[in-house]
Amino acid sequence: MLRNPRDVKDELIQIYPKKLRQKRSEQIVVTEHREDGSVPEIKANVRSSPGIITQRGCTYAGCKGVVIGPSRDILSLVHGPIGCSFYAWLTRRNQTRPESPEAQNFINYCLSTDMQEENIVFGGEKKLRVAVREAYQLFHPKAIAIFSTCPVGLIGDDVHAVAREMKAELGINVFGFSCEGYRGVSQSAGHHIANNGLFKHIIGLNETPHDDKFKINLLGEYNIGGDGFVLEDILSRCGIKQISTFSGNSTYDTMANSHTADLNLVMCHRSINYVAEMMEKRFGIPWVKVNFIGAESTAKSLRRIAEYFEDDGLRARVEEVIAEEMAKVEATCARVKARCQGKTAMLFVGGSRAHHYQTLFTEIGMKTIAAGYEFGHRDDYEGRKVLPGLKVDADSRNIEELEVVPDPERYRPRRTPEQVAKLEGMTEMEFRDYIGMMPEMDDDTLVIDDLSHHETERLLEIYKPDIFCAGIKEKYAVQKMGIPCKQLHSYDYGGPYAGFKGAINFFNDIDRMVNMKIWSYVTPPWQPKIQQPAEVAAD
Ligand code: CFM
Repeated sequence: MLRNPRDVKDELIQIYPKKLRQKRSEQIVVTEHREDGSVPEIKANVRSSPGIITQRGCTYAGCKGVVIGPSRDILSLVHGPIGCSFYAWLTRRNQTRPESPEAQNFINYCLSTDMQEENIVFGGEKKLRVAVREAYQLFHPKAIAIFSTCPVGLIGDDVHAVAREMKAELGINVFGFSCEGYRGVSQSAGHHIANNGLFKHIIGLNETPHDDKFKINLLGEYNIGGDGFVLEDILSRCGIKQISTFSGNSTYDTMANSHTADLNLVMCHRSINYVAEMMEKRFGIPWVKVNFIGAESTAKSLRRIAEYFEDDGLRARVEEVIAEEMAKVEATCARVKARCQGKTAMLFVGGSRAHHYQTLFTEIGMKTIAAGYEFGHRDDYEGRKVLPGLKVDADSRNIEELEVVPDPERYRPRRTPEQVAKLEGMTEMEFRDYIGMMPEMDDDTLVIDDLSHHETERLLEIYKPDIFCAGIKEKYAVQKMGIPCKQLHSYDYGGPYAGFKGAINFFNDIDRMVNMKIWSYVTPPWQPKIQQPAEVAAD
């Protein structure tokens, strides 16, 4: 019998000083579905309290590492001390596949201005100019992106002025990001800054036409562990043309050409909803939320695309692909389910996976007993319907909101309001909507925003879940407590986990982890040590 989550919540926070206890009590909620359709309000996207040991990353990580980094032929240049670059160098498993061995691919490089004390005192713009020129001479990229780290904002280097100057001098696209680590409360601010940059400096610059019938962009898919490759394969087998992905396995040209698509699919809402919104306003491309994690969710998302295009041929092809793939998934699912049914999981990841991956656990009969985002906002937890009521605080005001108006020549609503109303009525297709994590969770489950290390340890002691999903920062602390930890950021060394093929991989990996005997040999700190023979002899 699981302990009452309300008592557990009190226990988690009782050690904190009063003010912190109050704050954390608003960031920890127990799920319930109320009669009016609402779920409890959670406090999210607020500053982490000092000393709490957060899982979060910084704004620069969200901009450079998450959103722009996966694009292979935009040359990323980090303006800052070398340490910031070190941690952006291939630490995220975003994969890419150039068209040919000669095609440009800068993913495995790490370029930095390597700021020194002298640059901090006298300014770093000169060094940045030299670095941009040198990078251009070495690689001849189509575009160079400059990322600001904390000291750049503190000393007031104007990366945007340098970018404009270099753009004129070199004749290529050069743009800067004011994504200093401290700009926001987490990497989420960096996503927004990156989205604004994509929109201002790239999207709409390539007019190459395509005569394909079903053209989409996939937003918020970063090809971690090859997820994007699996999805490209499924979509092309269905006959759907993927103009661009933001930004897994993408190129500068495809992103510049993305405004020619007729539908935007939003996979990770947190990191890229801004681009989806802005593209709809400027170009008239509607967006729908999809989820390609889990076989059922993948099938549902594909059917959603087919409905949008209202084409019988496409509907038939989608059904064929689903039938073919589902047969394979079901065999593994049944085998794994028999071994995993009733086991428990906890998921504390980023701003979207803690929701999406619950579907995969459900498919093999496992129960999610606690979940939370590192940096999700209230809409990621409660659904986009809470957006109008959200207050803009000092931290979010830091980030520019672009004024977007319809493009005088290129604005073309892809669907009339009547078509939209018809589509929304016929299927479960909601445009511009995301239901959020909590409405899809069972009642009486713990949802915790920005989980602290202390809370992690207590949760593990109290519930002893069969698996804990998080990242590298938590992994070994969790495993020392005798509980397997699956990294849901990098997938450890595994994956892909998206689509049908990904579901099979995930089921097999989870089966191995939760049923592995080795964990029963670890003595967790809360259990008395078993006396060793030598100690017995010494008595
Ligand atoms: Fe989106 Fe991501 Fe995520 Fe994210 Fe991330 Fe990531 Fe993530 Mo790590 S973009 S919010 S900032 S799905 S890097 S691929 S795994 S925290 S849950």
